[in-house]
Amino acid sequence: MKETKFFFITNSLFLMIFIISALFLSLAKSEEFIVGDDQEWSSGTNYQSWSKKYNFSVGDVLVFKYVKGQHDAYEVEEDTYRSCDGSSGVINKYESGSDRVELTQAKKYWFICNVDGHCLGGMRFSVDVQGFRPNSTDLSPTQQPVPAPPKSSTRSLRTHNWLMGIYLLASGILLPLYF
Ligand SMILES: [Cu+2]
Repeated sequence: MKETKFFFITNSLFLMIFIISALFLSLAKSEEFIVGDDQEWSSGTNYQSWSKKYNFSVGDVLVFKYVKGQHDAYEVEEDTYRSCDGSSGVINKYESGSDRVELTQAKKYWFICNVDGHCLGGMRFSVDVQGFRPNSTDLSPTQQPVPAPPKSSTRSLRTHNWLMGIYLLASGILLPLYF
């Protein structure tokens, strides 16, 4: 009898640890976006409408895929994005053909292809990166418009720390019970 109870308790504990871990991982997980989806990074795609299809959050990654030498991906300032003149206002240059750009800050990013004529031809877009991944309830019409919180990246960090705290606390309480 005592043994059965012991196994019941340990199984329950492992289930709880598993659920809490899964919850934590799903909330903290970042997403990877292939720029242009199936079209990848190429001429003839409207990237501004591509970027409007998604919500981007801090920690997400943009992947620029193209044949090296035929295109490039420059992270630029807004003026450069508008003028398509990559001779100034360039923040980062990516030219490998498979460029991973992590969106580390809650801000607006601008990207262009700096090969002659490509930016003016549509190879440019902006993304508005949010400090936290909005869940479905955040999208309800009653909460529109949502002003961008100025310290949203800090808030996101705090949310993750808070979840990590629960996770560690739960593990700390549960593990000694098992051993
Ligand atoms: Cu190009």
